[in-house]
Amino acid sequence: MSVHTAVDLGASSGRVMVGRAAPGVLDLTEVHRFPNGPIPVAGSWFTDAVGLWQQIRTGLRAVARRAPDASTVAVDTWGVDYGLLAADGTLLGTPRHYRDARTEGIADGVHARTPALELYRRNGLQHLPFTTLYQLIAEGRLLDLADRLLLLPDLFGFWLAGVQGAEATNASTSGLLDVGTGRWGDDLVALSGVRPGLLPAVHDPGTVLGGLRADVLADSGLGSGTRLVAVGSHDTASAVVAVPAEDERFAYIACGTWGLVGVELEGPVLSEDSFAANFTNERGVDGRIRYLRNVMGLWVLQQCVAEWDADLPGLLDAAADVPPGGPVVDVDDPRFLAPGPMAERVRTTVTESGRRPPATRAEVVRCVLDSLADAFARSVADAVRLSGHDVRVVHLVGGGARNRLLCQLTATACGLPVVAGPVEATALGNVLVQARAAGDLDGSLETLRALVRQTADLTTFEPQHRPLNTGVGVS
Ligand code: LFR
Repeated sequence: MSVHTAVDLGASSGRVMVGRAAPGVLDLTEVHRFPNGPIPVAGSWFTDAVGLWQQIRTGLRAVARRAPDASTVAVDTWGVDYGLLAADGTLLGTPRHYRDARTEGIADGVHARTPALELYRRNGLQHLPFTTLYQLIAEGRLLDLADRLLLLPDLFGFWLAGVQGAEATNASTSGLLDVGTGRWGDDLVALSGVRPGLLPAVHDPGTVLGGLRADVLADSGLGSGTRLVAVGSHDTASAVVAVPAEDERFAYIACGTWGLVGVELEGPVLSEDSFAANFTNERGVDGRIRYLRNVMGLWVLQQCVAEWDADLPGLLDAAADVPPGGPVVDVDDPRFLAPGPMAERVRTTVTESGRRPPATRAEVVRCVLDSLADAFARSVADAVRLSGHDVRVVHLVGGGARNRLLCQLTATACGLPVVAGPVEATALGNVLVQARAAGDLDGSLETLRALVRQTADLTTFEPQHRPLNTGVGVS
């Protein structure tokens, strides 16, 4: 059985994992973990791509020590962000982080030329101010120097294997992909102002991209037969692959720094109501549509914990003792997007709503979690209403699955059972698609999901009674 290396770069941490998958077997071992996050430089926010590359190198050496014959490698990262390359392949500048303020107001200018609903019908995306399309318009002079744009997983893929391409699930977060064809939309590319030749050809997950560069092999110690494979290189696409669903009647919450809430569909929903509710149609593995909304996720809580330099488990225990029925905020308020003093922003938002602001840290945490659970429940209800896709259970995967209080509050707010786990859904989805490409597994996503269900550690949270004056609930 082959050994697969998943390089999974998340918003707050990156990891290199080795895994194996075959009928009846699915295992995953972390060999290297490192912190990640937007880095402030003179008032702007950047991603340290070279620093991440250094961590990937360290991770690959650790893989080679355990499993020198590792047969395939694949990378997934968050969406939308990119690097620009010169004709000789040199990275031009440090990639900007999507939380940077440079995209403020850009979308309004674009929508004055192409109405937002028209754009929605072309690229299927919810409005997020930082979609690649808007970032490119904000990019300025560097674009004139660039010969190639690579989204982040494709950039690391280029550094690993020397091949340039655009993996489809992640390209679908750019706003430049035609929602109907899953390939670059000429009109969308023109709207972004970039030359068509800047973008490499799109390929689908499962494509074997080629062997690793000689310098990477020499540095890591990996065997010369190691191949780079395209998986759902958008982290959320890989996470959705590993949802341990029994049948298609499920909603998912991929809960990490973001909470990506939705259902899986065979085709996009491009109605005016869907547009108004800000639902996106991102591409999934095997051409599925990830019909979802971005909810702010654990970001607000992570920022509070970092600011307090506090211990999360202790805070969660204290938050569980705060009585229900406290204030909730709209976690999707744009004021929570940028890094900064989050607890203060939460208090101010509650005060503006006319309620008593949370006084203690435990109350702030409870307010954030109650607010998240309500936002999750609203999005599940909207996804069902707008797509007509029936849902019996909510699968909460990713780091948020460790947060029992959040899982319980979400089950109660949704009025549906929440199955929590696996925590490492993204890396598992990455490994599963590699294993399928390597021929160790075959079958549909349903077969891959059955394997996750068989092997993962899952906890079910049933809805509990809640006071009538709080939250929304899905009936
Ligand atoms: C989650 C995620 C979301 C995307 C956001 C920004 O990690 O990839 O799906 O909207 O990050 O790229």
